[in-house]
Amino acid sequence: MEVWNDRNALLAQVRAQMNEKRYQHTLGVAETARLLALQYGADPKKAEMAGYLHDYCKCWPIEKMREVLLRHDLPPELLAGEKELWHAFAGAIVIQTELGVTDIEILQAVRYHTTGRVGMSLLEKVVCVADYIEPNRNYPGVDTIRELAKEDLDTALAVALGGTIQFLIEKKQSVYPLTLLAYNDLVSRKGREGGFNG
Ligand code: DGI
Ligand code: FE
Ligand code: FE
Repeated sequence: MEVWNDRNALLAQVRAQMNEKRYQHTLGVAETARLLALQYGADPKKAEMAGYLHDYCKCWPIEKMREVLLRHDLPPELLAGEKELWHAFAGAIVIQTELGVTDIEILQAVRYHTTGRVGMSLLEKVVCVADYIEPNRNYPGVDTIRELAKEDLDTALAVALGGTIQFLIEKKQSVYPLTLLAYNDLVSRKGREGGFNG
């Protein structure tokens, strides 16, 4: 679809899905992802695009997201679980079906930007870390992750996911299995490389 090849049209489409705060976050993620891509050797154009699209469904009503998910073959634990995770999976579907995004790397970066997964691609890591550290983000520990991201993307991501897991446990919320697996995957890879000093 044309929207996909026209940056202004794409941004207008994205803007129409969300409130101003979420849109500013979206722009921050796109720019941060572009810079991380340049730093770590991912495709900066794809990183920027994935940034623009990553929270496409974040402000949609729950029922609208549920409809999208029900029409597709998704892990049953997703629909049964935490609704905060739905926007990532619904977003990947909607940008494909409604915006005509075909690039599988971008689609996967959107799909896994919240939970992470085992064996994340470089682009997936870039987008996930950008989501955690874009300039509008402000939560305890964000500056540590910003600093780590300058040195080592995997360490930054492991610490970021670890922080989310900790946060969820403190709030007595369930942790999506994939997030734990993603965390373990990063830490065990680091272990094999000779150390993880998050
Ligand atoms: O959409 P954003 O707010 O930009 O960020 P996000 O897509 O990373 O969503 C983060 C929210 O999802 C955060 O409030 C924590 C919540 N969440 C709930 N369960 C899980 C989870 N995040 C992860 N990574 N894993 C979970 O199991
Ligand atoms: Fe998100
Ligand atoms: Fe986000």
